[in-house]
Amino acid sequence: MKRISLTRFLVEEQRLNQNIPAELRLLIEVVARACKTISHAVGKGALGEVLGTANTENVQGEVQKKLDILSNEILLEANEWGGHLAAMASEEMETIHPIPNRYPQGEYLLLFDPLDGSSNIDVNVSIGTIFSVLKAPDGIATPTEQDFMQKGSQQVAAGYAIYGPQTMLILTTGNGVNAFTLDREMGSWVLTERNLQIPVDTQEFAINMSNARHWYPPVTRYVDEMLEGKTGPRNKDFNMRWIAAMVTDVHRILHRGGVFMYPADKRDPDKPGKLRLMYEANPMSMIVEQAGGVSTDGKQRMLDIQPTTLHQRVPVFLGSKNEVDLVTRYHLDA
Ligand code: AFP
Repeated sequence: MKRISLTRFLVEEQRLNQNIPAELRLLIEVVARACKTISHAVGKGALGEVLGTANTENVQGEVQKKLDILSNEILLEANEWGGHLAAMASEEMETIHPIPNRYPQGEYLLLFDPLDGSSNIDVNVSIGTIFSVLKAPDGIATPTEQDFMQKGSQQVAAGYAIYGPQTMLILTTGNGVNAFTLDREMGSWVLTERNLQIPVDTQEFAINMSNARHWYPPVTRYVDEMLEGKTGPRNKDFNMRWIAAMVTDVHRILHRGGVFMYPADKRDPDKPGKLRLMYEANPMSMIVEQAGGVSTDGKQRMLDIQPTTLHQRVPVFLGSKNEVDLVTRYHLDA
């Protein structure tokens, strides 16, 4: 494949589809540059004294790792001066982060999970940054949380960086999904995969099996049938993967198919799963749909869900079309 930079790709995309105006291109490039900085910090590990916990808790009541906080700060500082954003929101911050008065406001809202998969940081397993871009409602002087409450179908861009053996950036602006690999010597993002497509069938599923006794019947039925393999109703054997970092499980699914599930379960009927809608499920669902996959909350298309609060959680079923359609049908039949 011809080696082109992220900037050239975005400029050529704009010529082709007129859907990446200059301010959105700046936003994407600024976020991509911040992900380079995060990759550098993550890659240092113990040598950078960035491992371990910060002895603080985030709004989710989760103990924050030093790298969670560092990644959040990197994204805030990178994005506040550019004049492209009206406000930001993060898994690591309870309330939205308006652009400081000393900087001009722009027309976009940026949401992110600065470092997804925190429990993997200290054991050197791939982790990532997830981001979602919405348009701010016209004419707002001071953005509020309510301005962020837009369906996932309203996203103008979504992507993630994955800090693994390679550092990669996966991006969609509504015309397919493209992948960039970080050239560490040049410090630049290079287009390495175009128009990723998720196979509609798969033999691989991803779920945390330790929660099986808590699942509701549709999930139990769906997983049990896969575990029965050739001798069961599916007439084929399945394999299982669970990295416990959504970015990494989704990256695998984008490349070889699969179904990723984080269902609600009986442990807490008021808690609809673990993953957050606005900055985990929605951006990943836009990416999955743009790659020919499907994403639901078990009952409806993820991107059609009308958000009510910034940190709301949602059950997630995403990946290969025919599998997500099946597990969703089992929920609707129940
Ligand atoms: P952490 O950021 O707390 O490690 O959670 C990661 C995550 O939000 C998502 O990336 C994983 O798919 C999921 O949680 C793993 O959850 P379990 O640890 O319950 O398997």
